[in-house]
Amino acid sequence: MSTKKPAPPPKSELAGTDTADRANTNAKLQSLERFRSDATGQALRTNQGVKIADNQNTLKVGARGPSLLEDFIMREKITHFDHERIPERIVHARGTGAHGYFQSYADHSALTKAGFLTDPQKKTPVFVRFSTVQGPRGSGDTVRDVRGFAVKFFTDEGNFDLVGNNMPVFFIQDAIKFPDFVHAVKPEPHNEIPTGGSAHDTFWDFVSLQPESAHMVIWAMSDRAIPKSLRTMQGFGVHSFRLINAEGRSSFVKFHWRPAAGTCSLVWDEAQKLAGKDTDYHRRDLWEAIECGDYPEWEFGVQIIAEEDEHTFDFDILDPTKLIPEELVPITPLGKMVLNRNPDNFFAETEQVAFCPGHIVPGIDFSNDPLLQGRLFSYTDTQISRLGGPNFHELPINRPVAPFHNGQRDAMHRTTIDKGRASYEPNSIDGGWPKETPAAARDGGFESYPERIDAHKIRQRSESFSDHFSQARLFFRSMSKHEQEHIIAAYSFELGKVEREFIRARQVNEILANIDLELARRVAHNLGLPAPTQGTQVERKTKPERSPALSQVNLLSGDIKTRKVAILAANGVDGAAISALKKALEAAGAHAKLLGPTSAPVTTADGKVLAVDGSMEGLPSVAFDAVFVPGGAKSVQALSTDGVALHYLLEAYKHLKAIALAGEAKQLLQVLHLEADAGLIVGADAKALKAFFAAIAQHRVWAREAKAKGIPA
Ligand code: HDD
Repeated sequence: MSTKKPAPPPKSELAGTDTADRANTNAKLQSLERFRSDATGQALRTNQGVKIADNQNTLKVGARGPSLLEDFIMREKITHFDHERIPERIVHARGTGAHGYFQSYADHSALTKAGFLTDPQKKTPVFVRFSTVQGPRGSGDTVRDVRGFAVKFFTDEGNFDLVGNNMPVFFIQDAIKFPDFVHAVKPEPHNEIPTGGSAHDTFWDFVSLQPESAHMVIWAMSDRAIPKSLRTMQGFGVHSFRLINAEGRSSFVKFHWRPAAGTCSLVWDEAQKLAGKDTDYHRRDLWEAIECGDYPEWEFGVQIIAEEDEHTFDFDILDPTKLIPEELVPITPLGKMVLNRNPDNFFAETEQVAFCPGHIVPGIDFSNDPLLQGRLFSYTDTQISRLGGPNFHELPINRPVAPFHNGQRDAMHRTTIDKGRASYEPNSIDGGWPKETPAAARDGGFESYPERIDAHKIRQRSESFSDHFSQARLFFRSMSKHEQEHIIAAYSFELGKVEREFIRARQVNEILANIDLELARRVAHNLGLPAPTQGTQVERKTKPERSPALSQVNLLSGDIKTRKVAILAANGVDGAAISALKKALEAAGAHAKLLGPTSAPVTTADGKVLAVDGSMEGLPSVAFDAVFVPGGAKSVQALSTDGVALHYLLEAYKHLKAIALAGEAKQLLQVLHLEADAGLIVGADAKALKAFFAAIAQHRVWAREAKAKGIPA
């Protein structure tokens, strides 16, 4: 029996053993690896601190013998591994996070006493988690779904969590319906299909029976449900909240996040393809933007409704299926949020972060919105099973920067070693500490707004919550022509996947016909159903009839900052055209990637060797905002007989992206049977580049889509 240990694995170039080697290794790694391990230069040890000599072989009886239970090193490692997953979130399981800061523009103390909104010098750290709702942790980023937009403000007065979405309303009015809604939208229980989407019977069964969902469902069928990136989404607190100033005056507010990069979306075919070609599309984009210094930014603002104006609207401001049109109450900007640091560890930060709408600070208070009231219970409760006990506030990502002292002790996962004997209040053993802080004091304790309520204890929905269609109609009628077409197509696509015809018909006749008859007729036509001739309810007249602030056409940034352009090249390419484009893009804050037929370098017409960023197959057009083809007779000749390159351009064209064909690349028009348009530009002179950049800033060439479908733009 041989006791000889097999040869150790080859040492990597960087692995060192003696101290000098280690220092050298550290220096090399530091320069190479930003996300390097804290263990760099350290010995491999067990969790009990014992150095490990062999991490390759279980302790066995002989080289071929059975393994020994005695092997505490193997058992510790496998036991830990066996428990490495925690339950994923019931909803919003797939998410991605980033660190940053919030800074107030001014002292807003007339509105609120919350410190982070009254000191413009103060940078309050934040952690943001964006998410989809329906799919599991490993599902695609670009599915049609609502996006979560949850922000944890680590203020000096405690944590404030604003747990919102990228849509300003919600599917239901009362929290008691949330489990029903979630059961309906989740993959169906018998076969766990579909992953990540709502195009299935149980979802449409529920929403067609629950008219209060009509408004949110039309948002979910709009382009808002397929955002281009997390950086181009608006965020909304959804509910009405209260802000309270030092005098105790309360104002109702709706919270808003407006992205500096503008608000825009993918097109549906692109979203579907991306879900396969790059499941991580949104998280990768956010990650890369932060890594390269394109820090995403949002303006934080509020719509303010004075206490006495609570009842002046033709809807109830406590009803979470209603938004307040910006034309009625404009947004007052309060400050900005910048995301400038990626997490070090996905699990420890993004997965373990625990949000709760009940985490508020003095100066902010809840409204009586019955959906919000239920949420105040649900989030802490869910963390207790997801994070395994009541001490999740001690996890580093959840810990407030403000100190916390109270009599709460013990329980699972307690990491604080509490000292002292008095864990109750009042006490006289420890001088009475920790003590209450009167609300009236400077930096006073939290006090709820003393709202007067005089009513019966009942289970009842307020009559003021009963109009389910006016705002869905307002949304549809505020859309541009192409946005309306996308909504019609989305309803048709989703309902087309519903197997039961009576569910399709119910959605068309009892929901869509009450929103907009033309919408209902178009969808009915696409489903082969009889067109409804009237709704089941009388249309209410509400103001305004249109809200331009809801259309993404009006929400673009107007520039091309951070946009990504693919440059297609083969051997013989015009190198000067590439340099000129890159320079111009850089000046405009945009980026380019050079793509070749393979990942091998290409040689320019004047003999220079250019490294490429990837192959056209590896970085498909769906991952870019625009495509540029430089001249160079040989390069263009090669591309015009390369199926991948031709498909690249046709796909970008189909997805309505800006394309520029410079020099000899003009010939590709004939090869592809395309005509130049406002976004398909021929030439590379200053005028052509200007037109190309202008088309990128417009985000998509909508006229092209209208032309293809024969509809007026
Ligand atoms: Fe919720 C997670 C947003 C209604 C119960 N919700 C969750 C997250 C977001 C929202 C962004 C993910 C947070 C994160 O990134 O960890 N939820 C909303 C919005 C709602 C809403 C904007 C309506 C306006 N939610 C809502 C209701 C209930 C819940 C009515 C229950 C009564 N939500 C939960 C939850 C989750 C959650 C089950 C799952 C994981 C978690 O909380 O931490 O408790």
